[in-house]
Amino acid sequence: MQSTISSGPSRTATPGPAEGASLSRLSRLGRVHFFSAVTSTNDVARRLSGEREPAIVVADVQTRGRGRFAREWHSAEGGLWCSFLLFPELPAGRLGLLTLAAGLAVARTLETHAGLQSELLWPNDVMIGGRKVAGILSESRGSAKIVGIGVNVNQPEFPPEFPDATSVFICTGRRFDRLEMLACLAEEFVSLVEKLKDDRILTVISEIRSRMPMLGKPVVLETGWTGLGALSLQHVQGTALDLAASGELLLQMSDGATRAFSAGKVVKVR
Ligand code: BT5
Repeated sequence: MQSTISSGPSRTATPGPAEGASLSRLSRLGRVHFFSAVTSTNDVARRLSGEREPAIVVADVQTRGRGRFAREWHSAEGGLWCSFLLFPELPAGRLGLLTLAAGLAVARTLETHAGLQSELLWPNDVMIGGRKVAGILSESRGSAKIVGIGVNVNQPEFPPEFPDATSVFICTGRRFDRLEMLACLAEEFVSLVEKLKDDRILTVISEIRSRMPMLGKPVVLETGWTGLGALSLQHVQGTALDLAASGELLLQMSDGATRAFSAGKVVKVR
């Protein structure tokens, strides 16, 4: 599907000193594309993938921000909406960890920047006090990996359709500089992805595990697939045993068997 960029790059003015510092931190990591509004930063990153260069796409607003299975991602002004275009050369068995590494990068950023403790709800949600502060949408195009990260930063409220959403502002009462937050998030994420390539992966997995309080608890997992144009959902109950080194969630089922899930969503932790 062709995406349209509804307006051009948003950063044309000369940056001030603080903005300049964040921009220079970011530009070390790849080409950075800023927009005031796009359909979805993942769409733009996908279109850039042919250039075969790492890039970061950021927008103030997304007019068709999306989650998994084409669900709507509410992307009003005030949030941090960005996509990382990467060519990570990871073994296939480690690609599933990109989403979790992105979640960990968000969690670390929220901690250092805003003093907030967050939890990872496997595989792609970052939660504070049971509410969703960030979500991740990872997609592939050949060897290009597109990791879209949405963080609710300065929004004071959400429409009633999103009762479980929260923002950094709602949690702290303070507004944050999104560009500075992006620079921190990007550095964390890129450094975690580097670690996925070698033995340091073990430290990354163990930090992800430590931020998954669901481990050891009974959970309900929603698994879904699209077929014949419709989304079918199934709910599976089990005890969340562990996170495998591939990023899969290991569930112990009621018959005692262990099953590994690579996709789905934990919808309930008891
Ligand atoms: C996600 O999907 O959580 C992935 C979100 C990824 C967003 C980023 S923003 C940059 C990049 N460009 C994009 O177009 N997307 C990525 P999923 O697990 O399917 O969750 C979607 C559900 O989260 C929706 O059905 C809503 O219930 C809820 N939701 C929507 N917008 C939200 C928001 N701003 N904050 C919290 N929850 C939200």
